[in-house]
Amino acid sequence: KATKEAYFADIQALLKEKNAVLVAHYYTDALVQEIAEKSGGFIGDSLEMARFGANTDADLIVVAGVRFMGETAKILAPNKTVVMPTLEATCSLDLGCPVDEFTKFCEQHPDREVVVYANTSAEVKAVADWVVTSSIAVDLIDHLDAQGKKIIWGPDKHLGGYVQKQTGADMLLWDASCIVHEEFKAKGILDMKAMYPDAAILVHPESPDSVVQIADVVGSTTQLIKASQSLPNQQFIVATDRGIFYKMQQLSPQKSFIEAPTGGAGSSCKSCAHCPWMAMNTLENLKQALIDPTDIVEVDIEIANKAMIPLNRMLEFAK
Ligand code: CIZ
Ligand code: SF4
Repeated sequence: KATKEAYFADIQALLKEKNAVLVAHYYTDALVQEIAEKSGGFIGDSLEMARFGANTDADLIVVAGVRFMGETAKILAPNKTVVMPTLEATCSLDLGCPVDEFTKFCEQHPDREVVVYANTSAEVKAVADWVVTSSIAVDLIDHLDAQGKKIIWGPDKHLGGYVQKQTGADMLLWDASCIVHEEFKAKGILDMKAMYPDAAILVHPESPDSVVQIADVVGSTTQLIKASQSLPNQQFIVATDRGIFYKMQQLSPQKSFIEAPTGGAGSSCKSCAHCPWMAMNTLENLKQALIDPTDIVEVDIEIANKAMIPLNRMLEFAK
């Protein structure tokens, strides 16, 4: 079996040979993030990945993440080839928001502005007025609410509920959730806090309201990473995918990061906080994607042109 070093050397050589760049999400495995960094690629949240993909000079973009991230890269860089280690890496929010049903829902409320999370298919983005990520969701909804707009929000009900509470906006929420964040439990986190009383609790707003309520900081992945650096605490209980520990630990080597429990006391689920679809990205299929790119991201041109409008609005708003 090839070693990590051998994989890294091969992947770096292949990236160079193909004028390719590797873009990885914070939730991918540490080795995938490490090679993205070492090869001059990029690690980030979905907004930053989208922005990076739109601006790169590379001919080939390799997206290590989940499918909607590959689609977004392709929509924003239609003349480039976008490949993924596997197109099977999807997302429960994307799966929970089929375009036909969502379109019907929107048609029943034609007076509402349609705002969708980036974690959706290109088809769903194509029927939206706005795309958002968790890093700008509160700001964007505030902006629309100030203009008197009523909103349809899809697909994440927890993030939508959080934004609604923060802004007081009139929002109708689609009913889907993230299978990773949904499992965090307030009780388990509080039990852990009793063991580590000085720890700060960091929570991603895809988590249930009861978990958001006990957070010291609620934010997107990038915002949580910043908080882990700037807060004086030496310990952190982190309620998001544990892939994020790679960056947190790198930026604060002296601090300790503890995975928030996903069950109550006595739960058998000791390390569920990792997205099974993000975990499908490995050094092996990453290397294979560069040798023989089979999982090429294609988006129908008409859909892409429609989806590009709310995506560009997102990038413009986030500036
Ligand atoms: O949970 C996800 O998939 C997140 C947080 C995506 C992103 O970076 O916005
Ligand atoms: Fe989707 Fe949740 Fe996985 Fe993110 S962590 S890709 S929201 S299932």
